Amino acid sequence: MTTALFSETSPSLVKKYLPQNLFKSLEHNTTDSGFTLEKAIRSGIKNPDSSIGIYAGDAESYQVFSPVFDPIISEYHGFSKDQNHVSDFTTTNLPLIDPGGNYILSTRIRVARNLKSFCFPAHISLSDRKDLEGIIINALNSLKDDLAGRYLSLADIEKNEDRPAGIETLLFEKGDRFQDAAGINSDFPEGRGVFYSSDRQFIVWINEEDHLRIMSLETTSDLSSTYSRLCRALQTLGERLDFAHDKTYGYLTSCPTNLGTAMRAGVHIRLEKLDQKKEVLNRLAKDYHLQIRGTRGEKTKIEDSVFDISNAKRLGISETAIIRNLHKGLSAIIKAEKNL
Ligand code: ADP
Ligand code: CIR
Repeated sequence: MTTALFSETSPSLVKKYLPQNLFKSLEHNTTDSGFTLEKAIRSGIKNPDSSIGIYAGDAESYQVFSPVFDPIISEYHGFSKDQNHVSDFTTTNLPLIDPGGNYILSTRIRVARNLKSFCFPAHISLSDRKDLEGIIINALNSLKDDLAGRYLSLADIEKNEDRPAGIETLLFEKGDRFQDAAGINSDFPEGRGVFYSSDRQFIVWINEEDHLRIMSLETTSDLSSTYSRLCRALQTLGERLDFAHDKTYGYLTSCPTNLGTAMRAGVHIRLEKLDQKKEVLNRLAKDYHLQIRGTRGEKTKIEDSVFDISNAKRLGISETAIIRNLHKGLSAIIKAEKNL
């Protein structure tokens, strides 16, 4: 290559940490499944406005391309390789953050998981994706009681073969242009679908950005019960599925921003006063290590003063510590909103 890899104005971490000479030295390396650096950075090249710009195609990508992944992970998570990432799924008994239900509309906690023995969504073949779908459905069918549920394939829903009332809110759509350039949308919607419990408080997306996105969702501010539902599901699924995991980087995910706990715990919260004082809200978010996203997910806008506020850090912190920190941060934010 003679021209620059990335647009000169790109703010992405991949541009920062992948100079031409490093690209040259890794260009011919491949993982056992044939994933290359060129494929890993396609999203960052095609989308100069990427914040990260790189995706893993399999668990081994994090080793084979470590000279570029390591500094990106270190900067994004504030984590160095000599630290330990230790999981802790101890359930909590925290008081309700918003007992009157005046601010918090819903609480959602999700984790991402991938299976060790399959390529990640950017690099998986159609037939492997379908095999994987079957393996995951089998494991989900072993869930009992309130976690028991049914699976809907996105392909069937698209053909209008099976469309239960209100199902739209549980589904996922084709990935955005960042995921598209990475190859994550290949053959969409084949091999993808949604599992949901009858109370719709436990949901699993299959073959979206990761093999599994496992989530617990309540229209309350009860962080502890939302978390405990997720922990129960993870206990059973972890006994049946062999998740890709690394002792330094925790659970391995397509996007390096999700490594570690792979957990995003957050709320949809209406903050009419703080919406007018964004600098106060941003300060509080920074102090409590929280991230603010738009109402309909990452890279969307705030609608009707409803913010999605969740943990910013996922690696080098335990699952239970994320829940406790979020509880503290949200309590401070609600206090500030009340005082305005
Ligand atoms: P992810 O959380 O999987 O990283 P997104 O930010 O795109 O990705 O969010 C996925 C979906 O979950 C979006 O449709 C978003 O509106 C929804 N969502 C996120 N947080 C909540 C919440 N607290 N309550 C209800 N829905 C939520
Ligand atoms: C970017 O680099 O901006 C996109 N690839 C998104 C990065 C955030 N990660 C994510 O949504 N999983």
